[in-house]
Amino acid sequence: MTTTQSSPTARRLSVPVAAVAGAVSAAVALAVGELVASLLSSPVSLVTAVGSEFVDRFAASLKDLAVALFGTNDKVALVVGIVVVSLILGAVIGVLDRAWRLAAPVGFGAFGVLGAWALASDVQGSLLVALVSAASAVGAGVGALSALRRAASRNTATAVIGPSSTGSATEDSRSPGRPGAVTLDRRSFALAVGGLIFVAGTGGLAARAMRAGGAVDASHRRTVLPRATSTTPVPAEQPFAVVGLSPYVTPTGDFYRIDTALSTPQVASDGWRLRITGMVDQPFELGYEDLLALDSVEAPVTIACVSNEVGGRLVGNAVWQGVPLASLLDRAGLRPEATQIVGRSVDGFTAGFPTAVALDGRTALVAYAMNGEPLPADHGHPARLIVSGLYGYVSATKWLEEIELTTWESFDGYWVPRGWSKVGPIKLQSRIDVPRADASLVAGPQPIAGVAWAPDTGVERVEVQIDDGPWRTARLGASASADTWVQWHLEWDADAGDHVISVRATDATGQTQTSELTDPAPDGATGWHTRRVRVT
Ligand SMILES: Nc1nc2c(c(=O)[nH]1)N[C@H]1C(S)=C(S)[C@@H](COP(=O)(O)O)O[C@H]1N2
Ligand SMILES: [Mo]
Repeated sequence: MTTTQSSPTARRLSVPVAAVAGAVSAAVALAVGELVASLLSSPVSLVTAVGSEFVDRFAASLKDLAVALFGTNDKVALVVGIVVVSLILGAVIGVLDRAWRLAAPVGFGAFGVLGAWALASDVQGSLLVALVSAASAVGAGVGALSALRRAASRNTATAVIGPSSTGSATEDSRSPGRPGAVTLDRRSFALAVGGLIFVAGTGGLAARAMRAGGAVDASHRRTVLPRATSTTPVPAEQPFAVVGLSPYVTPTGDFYRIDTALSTPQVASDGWRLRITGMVDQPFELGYEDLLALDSVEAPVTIACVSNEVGGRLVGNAVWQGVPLASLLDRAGLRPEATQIVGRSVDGFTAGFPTAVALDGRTALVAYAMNGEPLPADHGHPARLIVSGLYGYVSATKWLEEIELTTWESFDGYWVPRGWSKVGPIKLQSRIDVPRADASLVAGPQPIAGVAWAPDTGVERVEVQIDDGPWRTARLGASASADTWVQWHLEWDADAGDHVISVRATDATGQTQTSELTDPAPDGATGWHTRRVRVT
């Protein structure tokens, strides 16, 4: 190594310049990796495969942060984090490259091996995509770094003449021509950096555009939803119109979204198959058209996330259309020893619940439509499970590709080994929507309103307490069935001062919500939602 250092052609870049060159090269490598994965129509790339591996490995230790991590924004944060760490490591490679000419191949190579391993072992990845995209990314990274190195020092010979003659300021123009000195051709380096950042940026954006939506949009355009065989109608009207109160049916665009998928699986309905397997007499498969041709149910069902905090927004009520799970199990010839139903997603996610739940008469569907439209990609297109009364993490498998019948003991769904309860009935809850958290109100009549839910059981009563006053019964809105939440409303004659509003619900079995505040982990939060308001 010492020989190359003292060689007159191997003038060293300064540390900051080398770091910039390394980081830009890493960006080029990432973009090329993304682009190649997209060109190969792979649903996962080096970056998202590493991210998914991270999620799968650390989801357990981060379980209290599960909402934060698996909400949409924090997935973006994870991907941004991976990119930033890659750029920093790229900068380190760039600096090491000053002294050690193998730094680029070894450094970028190590990156490539990590990414390729993650991609090859991803359920949606393949060895071929892993090898081709990692090799292209490594090649692009090494190539970009050597191009930048050359661009930075290309004009060394002329730079010794001085900055004024070329218009390009040199880094150590105070000592031009000193033997072995670092001479930076700023102009050509800046041009190369700019060009490569442009290439990486457009490459990355093109890769994203290619991966987004197209297949699902095309599926949606082709789909004509059948008329449901049986419909539970949504009440035509609700008795109170309070600004800020959650609508009875949550618009699809406002519906919460929770999953472990770093990039939404884009599953075209063409070619998609749903398999019913395991402990059944006649395992069978269905295509999308086959599924839509079966007798279907359309009904509003409220689903909630186990990670929902008291007062949280990870709950929603949508009209789902789909085929009753019971009829599919019947057709498959369910065996009596099959005590668990496991939903498996194209992305490897799994959720399991007792078979009895699908047969006890509650709404339990292989759903393909939400609020009158084919499922959006984010909510599980082409099909997902919807089971009234169970939290999503044990039941509502999106991008469903297999329903496996097994025993309760022989399999645990995705979140169970990660510390969440194996059984996940949705807990009775109520939420104050109005007044808002930071509201300052004027004395006089003020609406207090919100929603309460106990899917599959039904809400019987909602009561509101102001400060230490008596519990007052709120009026309830209209609900389609016990599967859905219900709006509630109380007119309050507010007097000036600081007040605490509390709400509690009672379900159709007569159980009232416990006041004991618990965390979401391991089986759902409990406690009364309260709100502090100032009245003037
Ligand atoms: N494939 C897949 N399906 C999944 C999940 C997931 O991570 N992957 N998360 C589940 C969880 S925890 C919830 S709360 C619901 C949320 O459904 P939504 O995003 O349509 O609201 O989806 C469930 N289905
Ligand atoms: Mo969830």
